[in-house]
Amino acid sequence: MRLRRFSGHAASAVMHDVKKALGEDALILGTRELPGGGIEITAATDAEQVVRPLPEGPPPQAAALAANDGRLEVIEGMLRGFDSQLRRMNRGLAVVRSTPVTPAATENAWAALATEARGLAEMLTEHGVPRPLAVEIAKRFGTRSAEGVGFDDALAGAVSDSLPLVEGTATANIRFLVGPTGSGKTTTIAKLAADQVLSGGTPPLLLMGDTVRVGAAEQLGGFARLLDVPMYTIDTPQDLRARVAEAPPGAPIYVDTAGLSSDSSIGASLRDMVDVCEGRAGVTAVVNATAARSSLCRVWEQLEGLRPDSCAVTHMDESDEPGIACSWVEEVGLPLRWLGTGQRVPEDLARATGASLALWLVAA
Ligand SMILES: Nc1nc2c(ncn2[C@@H]2O[C@H](COP(=O)(O)OP(=O)(O)OP(=O)(O)O)[C@@H](O)[C@H]2O)c(=O)[nH]1
Ligand SMILES: [Mg+2]
Repeated sequence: MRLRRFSGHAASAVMHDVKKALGEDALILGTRELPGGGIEITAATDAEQVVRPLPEGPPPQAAALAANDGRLEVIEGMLRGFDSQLRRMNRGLAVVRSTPVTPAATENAWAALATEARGLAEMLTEHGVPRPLAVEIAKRFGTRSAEGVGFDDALAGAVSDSLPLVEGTATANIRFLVGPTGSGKTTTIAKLAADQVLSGGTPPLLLMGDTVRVGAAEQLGGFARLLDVPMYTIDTPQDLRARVAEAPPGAPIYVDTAGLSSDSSIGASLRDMVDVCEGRAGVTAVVNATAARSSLCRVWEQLEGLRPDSCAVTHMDESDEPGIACSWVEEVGLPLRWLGTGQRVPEDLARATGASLALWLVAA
């Protein structure tokens, strides 16, 4: 079995090393605290290596296959079953990964915090940040404070070191916004498009891929008219390809999508739309900061298949515990790109930075 061990001070940094070395599909087999501090993660490079070995002799499903009966789809189905089983295992282990330190170690670290850092950790937990992450942020804050850095900068630095953030501007000129119903996809697109128009950039092209909800196209069309930018409805991947081909060079293209729900066919058709862009598209997951952790974990089952490269957390202004969504992005390893901070277009959209997040994670 090709096992590898990675160690370091922070779980998020060690996971980054794991993914860098072994790829996104690396299986996490174990985590443990190191005696001198820090954490060690054991990961496997090859998913097949951790599947239970097949029993001697042909499995019953295989025995049912005649030599030349052409039912490859049966085998394909079995492999898909293995694949989703492995994904479930990986998700379960991701939860372990998010709390790599034992509760006792967290409590010890909590007790060891200096007064100001402990006060900060308390504020963070009141805003939904889980205790292990609150301790991590507070420790980093304490180190900076001890070096003479002021409160705001020390906090911003500690937050940006502890949460995954998108650095720089987006490179893909086609951007899909995907997420659960009502999470703020259309409003976020309107904010991005308005910002682009007001800053004098190349006018964006808006595409509406939601052919499910009545009024979806009218909503985006209303924003497009106000901004005087083109908006088209796309029914199929071929429509999307044609609209992209006609777009003026350099125009950002925002693709609005139907809300992900229990109907998994929406996710599947979205995947087809993303695929037709052949690597030119980026996908941003849009989630609501008032959502419960359980809803975020459930929607990740569908979001994950769309391979998002970033996340926008909206409704920050309405959430008492924005730390829940912000720590969830850390848990699933999705870099934060934008924060939705109200309904106003375009004012209420902020780039996710240590400073902008800190405002909401310790807000009164
Ligand atoms: N307070 C607040 N409201 C927001 C924010 N973002 C969006 N909204 C509001 O949330 C509601 C839903 O937003 P939409 O943009 O329509 O959400 P959606 O994801 O496109 O919804 P569906 O297309 O139905 O899946 C609207 O009333 C928005 O004005 C935010 O950051 N803060
Ligand atoms: Mg919408």
